[in-house]
Amino acid sequence: AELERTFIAIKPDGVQRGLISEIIHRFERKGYKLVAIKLLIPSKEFAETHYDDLRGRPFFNGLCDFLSSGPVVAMVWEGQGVIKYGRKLIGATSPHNSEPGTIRGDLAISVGRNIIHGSDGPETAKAEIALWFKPEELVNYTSNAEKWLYE
Ligand code: DAT
Ligand code: MG
Repeated sequence: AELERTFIAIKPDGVQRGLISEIIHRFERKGYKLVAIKLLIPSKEFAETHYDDLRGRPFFNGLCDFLSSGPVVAMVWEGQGVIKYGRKLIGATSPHNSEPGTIRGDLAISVGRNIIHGSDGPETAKAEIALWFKPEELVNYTSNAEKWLYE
């Protein structure tokens, strides 16, 4: 199986609403492999670094206040096509546009409380994994399911 990895975070609203297991379930049952997970409250400065490309947007400050307002579940998921398909599981940025069946479509209403983050491409995935995790926090192991998931 390919070693493609993406960074996924359950934001403070998802944690507070009790959606941790619901969200993990959707990635797990698809067949993706969890390679890192931790619960933390990011600082405002850390949130600003994470969302650096959105600096200057009118919602930037509120977004960073929000991300640092409570516990976040930070994860790395691995699997063939996980970056792009992970975004598909998550759904459109605004839950008003997210299709039913997606995480945001099924579980969220407003764009500023859209419960989950996912890397939007290979470069951001790499950068975000490096920002949130130390190399030794990424666990290398063989999933027993791999031989049934991949030809
Ligand atoms: P995504 O999280 O789908 O990658 P993004 O990277 O464009 O979306 O924006 C990051 C987050 O910022 C997004 O999840 C919610 C917030 N956001 C984006 N656009 C917004 C807007 N117009 N008003 C308020 N919050 C917004
Ligand atoms: Mg984004």
